[in-house]
Amino acid sequence: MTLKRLTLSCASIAIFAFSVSARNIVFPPIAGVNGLIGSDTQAALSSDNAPLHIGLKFQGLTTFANLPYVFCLSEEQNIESYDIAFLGAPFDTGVTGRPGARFGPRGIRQGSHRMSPEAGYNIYAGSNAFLDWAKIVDCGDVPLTVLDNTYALKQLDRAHKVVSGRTANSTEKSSVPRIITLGGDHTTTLSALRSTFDNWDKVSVIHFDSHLDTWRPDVLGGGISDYAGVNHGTFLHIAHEEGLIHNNSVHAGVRAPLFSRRDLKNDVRCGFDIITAREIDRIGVHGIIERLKSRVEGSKVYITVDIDVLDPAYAPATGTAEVGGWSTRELLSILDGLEGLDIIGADVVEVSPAYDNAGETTVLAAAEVAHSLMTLMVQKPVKAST
Ligand SMILES: [Mn+2]
Repeated sequence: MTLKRLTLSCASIAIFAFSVSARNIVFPPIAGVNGLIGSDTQAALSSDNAPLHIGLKFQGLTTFANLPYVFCLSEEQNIESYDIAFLGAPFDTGVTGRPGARFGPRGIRQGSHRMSPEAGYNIYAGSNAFLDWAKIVDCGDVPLTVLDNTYALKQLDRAHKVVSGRTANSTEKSSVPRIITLGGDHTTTLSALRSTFDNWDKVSVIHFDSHLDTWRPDVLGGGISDYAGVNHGTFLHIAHEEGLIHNNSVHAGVRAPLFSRRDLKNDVRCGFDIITAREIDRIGVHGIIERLKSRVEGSKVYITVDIDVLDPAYAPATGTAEVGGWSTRELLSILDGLEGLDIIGADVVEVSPAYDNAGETTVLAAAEVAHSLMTLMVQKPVKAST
């Protein structure tokens, strides 16, 4: 045997010996795991008894915050009851800018995939809103046609009525379920307000948005047709015309350009006050909270969050981005500061995941906004007035 051959065979014996011993590595017992102090937790584990209850954030189908799915749109009356329902509205054919918000509901759910009731303790609220009195579920998305806006909005109107038309789970705290809609373009809020009117009568709207969304249909829609006039920039004008909202509503974070001063006059006529984006530099987060609370005092409140209220640095994935907006932290602090209001419905809209980045900046922000809205609803139970 040559020296070279001898060296090679020695090397292969060494590799063989190493791989055999690698299979036999036994880790020392870990003290304190699942209360098994002092026992051999490693030896007991096999594929027959490997625990399947660990890793709840990555199992099952994607619901908002890994909440249970309930088929709330069922024609059956006897389904599992709930107090707060997440409901997707995949509709984006009422936009004037970039489309794509029909994928918003699944984007927001993806952004929420690390949230779960089991690990839902909120350090700011000092509680776990998932495990409080309210039974919270995800109802999935409403089936909406993508080819006819009028038809789709009628579908969404009906879905809101069905989902909020059931008896709540915790009847000592609530009477009918409250809905948090995951949009969808902003037109979808019109269906939600039609539904809240049935259960809670007129409401005041706190509208987080860079735009007014009270444009007259003949201004934003061009007077072409009634069909064109119902869109994501006119729905608050229509809600006012339909008598769904009080005249003490308010926009927050406004900064987008207008057609003319007449837009502002029409905005006042529709019942809105304006807090611009830059006012936060003058009065701060607490000043914004105080103005919002005093504006809607004494009313039932609907909160709608157009994700474009955030600066595009924090929410690039939206249809009509406007620079100079609030940060995610500022918006979350303002939302959390609204604790105590009678919030009867809410939504996060205009999330258009195709324009998001690899870090999922927008859907993460939208999911946390939805979590804040849910927390506000848990903190203040509201019974329907009818
Ligand atoms: Mn909007």
